Amino acid sequence: MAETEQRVALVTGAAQGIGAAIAEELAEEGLKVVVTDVNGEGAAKVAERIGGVAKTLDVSSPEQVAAVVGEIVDELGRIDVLVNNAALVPLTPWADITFEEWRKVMSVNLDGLYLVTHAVTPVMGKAGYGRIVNIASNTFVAGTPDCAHYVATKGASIGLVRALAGELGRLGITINAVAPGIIASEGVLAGPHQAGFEFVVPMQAFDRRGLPKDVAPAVAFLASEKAGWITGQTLVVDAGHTRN
Ligand code: NAD
Ligand code: 4PL
Repeated sequence: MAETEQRVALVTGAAQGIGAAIAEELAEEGLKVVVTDVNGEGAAKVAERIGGVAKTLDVSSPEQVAAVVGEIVDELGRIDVLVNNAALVPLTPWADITFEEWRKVMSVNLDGLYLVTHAVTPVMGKAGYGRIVNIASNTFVAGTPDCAHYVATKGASIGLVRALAGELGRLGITINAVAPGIIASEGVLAGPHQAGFEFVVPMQAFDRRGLPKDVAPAVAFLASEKAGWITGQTLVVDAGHTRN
């Protein structure tokens, strides 16, 4: 087994947006970053830019998750940090959410959380060390309309953090959530969510659009060795849009 002294981070959905910024931040801090995404080409570009390793990974596929986690262990020998970032970010009024769309959002945003976390925790448990950060959303605080399925999955990601902190703490693993407000990611800028800036920016403490790089440092802190006394928590990173 090839081993590295460098800490290794697995980031999901890291081909663009918040995930790519997190991957870049962790690489700047000296971690070997495994940049994963269902968009393998995009992941490869990010990995090349930051000096990481790219893997194609659809988080909703049990087979792909098992294969990729196995490859990382074989190739790098360790997984110190997991950032559960991959998600679908839809905008659909409740009346128009079909069961098919509901199930699709659940499969990526919720089943994906189960699959990747459940595959990685035995690796971290064996090492007696781990840092897990779930990317939630302040929509769970604000009750943002027209994305009920999405908000439900983000509440679940916070629920998972609270539920697992005790079980994983015994293994030396911390698990926390970062809940961003609206961020000008590629995904948001390409879709109907971009209209939200008009309403949200006036509620923020700072008068500009949030960027992926505004979120990444909070994730890097919770993923750091020094954050070892923090677990089961949610850090809202939204320029003060919501105050909990
Ligand atoms: P984005 O749409 O720009 O990027 C998401 C990435 O996830 C894409 O590269 C996409 O290919 C990938 N992805 C989609 N389905 C996948 C799957 N099944 N398996 C693996 N990868 C998959 O999104 P973003 O705005 O950067 O959001 C990233 C995270 O931040 C998400 O968890 C989102 O819920 C959260 N978030 C975003 C905002 C925002 O306003 N942008 C706010 C709060 C929270
Ligand atoms: C405030 O998580 O937190 C839009 C899109 N607006 O995905 C989000 C706000 C979006 C958000 C989010």
